[in-house]
Amino acid sequence: MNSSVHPHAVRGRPLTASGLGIELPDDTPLTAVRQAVLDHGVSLLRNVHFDDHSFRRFVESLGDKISYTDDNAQVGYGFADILKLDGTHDQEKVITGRGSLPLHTDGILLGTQVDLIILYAAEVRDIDEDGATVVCDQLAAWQDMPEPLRQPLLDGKLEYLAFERGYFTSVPEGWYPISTFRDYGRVRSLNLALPFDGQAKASWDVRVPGLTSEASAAWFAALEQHLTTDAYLYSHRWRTGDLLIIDNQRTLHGRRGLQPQTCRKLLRGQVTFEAITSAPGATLASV
Ligand SMILES: O=C(O)CCC(=O)C(=O)O
Ligand SMILES: [Fe+2]
Repeated sequence: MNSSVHPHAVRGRPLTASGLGIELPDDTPLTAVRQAVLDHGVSLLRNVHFDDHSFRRFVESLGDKISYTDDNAQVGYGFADILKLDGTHDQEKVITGRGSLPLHTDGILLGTQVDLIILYAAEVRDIDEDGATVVCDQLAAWQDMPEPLRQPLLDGKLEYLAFERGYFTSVPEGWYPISTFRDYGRVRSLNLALPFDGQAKASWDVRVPGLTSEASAAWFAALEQHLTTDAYLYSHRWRTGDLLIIDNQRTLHGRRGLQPQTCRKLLRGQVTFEAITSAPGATLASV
């Protein structure tokens, strides 16, 4: 074993042991990044220079940019298309705040089809370990999932409650059921958001219908343990200029909390693919 090999992103190698993701060479043209994320599920390109305007243009080049206008104008604290994940100290804000986020797929609570999530580090200072974005190869994790863990997912629905009303403005007030799988024609995969741990201010909650809260919590803890197994997980520690694009249909993602004195300002865009685009290497969930 070569001890100089960095355990995470090494150019040309997968980002997870299960084979998901790729770090592209610095000179990769931005026009090649879309195909890379379709082929590999996640792509990382470093030392990219965007301002708000050029980032928006880039997002628009990848698919149909998701924009929360008209009926949804108030979704996500009133942002329209580019969300600023600025690590705000405002205690009321969870998603754009400083705490950890459990593994989830984007669009689940709002019922939006999100194919790609585009994250760009506009400004990162004083960070070494924390504030990582974590990405799980959910298709690999599903294939290896023990039967008892699968069962509540195979039952078809979990129940969710959205707390962060400033972000999730257009969803039901109480608990409501959401399907555990989704298939927008490209990839069939888990449609899932795990619960927040007891310490953190929660943006949402989730439970297994028909189970006691203890039994539900125990199942989620076991599920989280499986999904966060090293083999399926890539933790991205941010540096200014990093562009990380995630195929939301093949992965789940979350965030480790930010340390008090750190600065982490990301821009986030989301796109939907109108036409079905094949994702080579993506295997269908076997259900
Ligand atoms: O801040 C992050 O790393 C991820 C945020 C996130 O999951 C989201 O904006 O949907
Ligand atoms: Fe997210």
